[in-house]
Amino acid sequence: MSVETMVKTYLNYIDGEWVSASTNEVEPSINPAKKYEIVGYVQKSSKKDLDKAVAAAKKAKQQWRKLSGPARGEYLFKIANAMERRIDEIAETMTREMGKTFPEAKGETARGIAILRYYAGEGMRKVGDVIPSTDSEGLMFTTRVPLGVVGVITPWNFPVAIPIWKMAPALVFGNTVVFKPAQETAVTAAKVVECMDEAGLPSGVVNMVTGSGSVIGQGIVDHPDINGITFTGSNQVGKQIGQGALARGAKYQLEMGGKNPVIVLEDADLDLAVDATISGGLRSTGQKCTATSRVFVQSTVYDQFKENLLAKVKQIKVGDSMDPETWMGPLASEKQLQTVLSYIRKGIEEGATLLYGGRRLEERELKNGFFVEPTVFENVSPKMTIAQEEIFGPVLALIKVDTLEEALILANDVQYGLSASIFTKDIGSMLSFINEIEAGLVRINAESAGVELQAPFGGMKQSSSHSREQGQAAIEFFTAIKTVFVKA
Ligand code: TAP
Repeated sequence: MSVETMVKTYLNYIDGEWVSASTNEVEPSINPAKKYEIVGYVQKSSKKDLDKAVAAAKKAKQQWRKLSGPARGEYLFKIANAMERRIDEIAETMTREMGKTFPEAKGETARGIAILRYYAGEGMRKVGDVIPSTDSEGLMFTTRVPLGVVGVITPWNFPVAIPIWKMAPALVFGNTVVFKPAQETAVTAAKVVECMDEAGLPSGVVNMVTGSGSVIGQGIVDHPDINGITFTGSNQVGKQIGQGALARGAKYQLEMGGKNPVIVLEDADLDLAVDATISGGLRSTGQKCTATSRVFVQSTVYDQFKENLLAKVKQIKVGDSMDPETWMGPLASEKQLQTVLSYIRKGIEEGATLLYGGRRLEERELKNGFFVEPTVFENVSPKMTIAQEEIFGPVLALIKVDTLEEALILANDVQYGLSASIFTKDIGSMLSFINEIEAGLVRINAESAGVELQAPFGGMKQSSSHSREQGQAAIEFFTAIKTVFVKA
């Protein structure tokens, strides 16, 4: 049997059935650590397939919304259990398809399972308030109703956690879903949907259509029967989605990029700050919207911090993500590799000093993958491209500052405002940072990262649109408030 015939083809999931795209076209999903290895073939769907998925979701919404919240939550528990049985398989698929290390992929899958269980419980929480009426014989209250059909458009960097933190609240609050995963990680997405199928989710409640963003993603944005769109990805696509959704009156939620600062003051625990900067900036090969990319260090401790940081960065083991010795895997795609290398070139051209890294790694087996060295710049001035734009790669920019005030002004001088962290022991500095930093996720003496799943996640400025994801905050996007007045 040839290698190619051993590779599985993954289908769309529409109305409870696994079906081929109407185009009869498939695309290979490849391993970014070994570009000759095909992880699976995925459907390259057309607008016709999307229309079928939307029709199925529209049909299913009548019955699904009639189920009680706790009953919908029971399905989420069953999906979580199905995923737990297959956790190693899902994590390995993610590692081979996207390139993050196996422990990270397993951690992300475990997080997806925990999110499902959390939202299963949310199905039992109150959804409204009684409001005193001036009419003493009447009863006035609010309740919440589902939006209807929700379009879920997700990126490749968290191919399990992001789809689940959108789909779990969508489902428990009574919506049905049309899911378009990033084509680059569509095999991992298919495994998650297989678990939904195994859990017995009724037909049409979740539908998955794979294909390009310009056809299927744009089709979701334009479809008159999709009532809400939740998106995570680039700013450029997010803005386009926001405009399209607004034009036809659909509700939308956008989680976009970040250019996240860490501030290290002279009273900081330097070992902690160095470890958190490395982990926050270089884990997942820097492909996280919360990744630390700008490091503001007080001049009195700058040299020491730099020396300690470089000593540890030099020890980072880059390699195949399935190798237990590997700390940092490849970038997720050839496109991503070229983007990151072009940012590194730009940094050098604009006058920053390359302290370490900056090259594609091509020794032996690594030449078959999209590997880049962990990279550290200094003498980065705040208006340089690498200090302003999201690189989405393992690149740190060190910036020397004299005071916290200076650091805050520079840290806020970007279009983004997702996450930010500070290292200091001084309560006054902590409070100034909490009050003045323009970011939705603020961390003190802790690495820049996402938040625990029961807390709201989102940013300010161009990082996010108005609504928050995760925790109880998710109800705001996935439902509409109905105000009721009753008089017998
Ligand atoms: P995007 O191009 O924004 O893709 C995100 C999702 O949107 C994918 O499913 C994509 O589909 C889809 N999409 C693309 N064009 C669309 C359109 N016109 N209408 C509707 N949906 C569309 O991000 P990317 O290519 O994955 O990454 C590019 C950059 O985005 C990265 O370098 C990084 O800076 C940023 N990014 C940010 C995040 C987070 S968490 N904030 C995550 C990933 C990427 P296909 O890709 O399948 O075509």
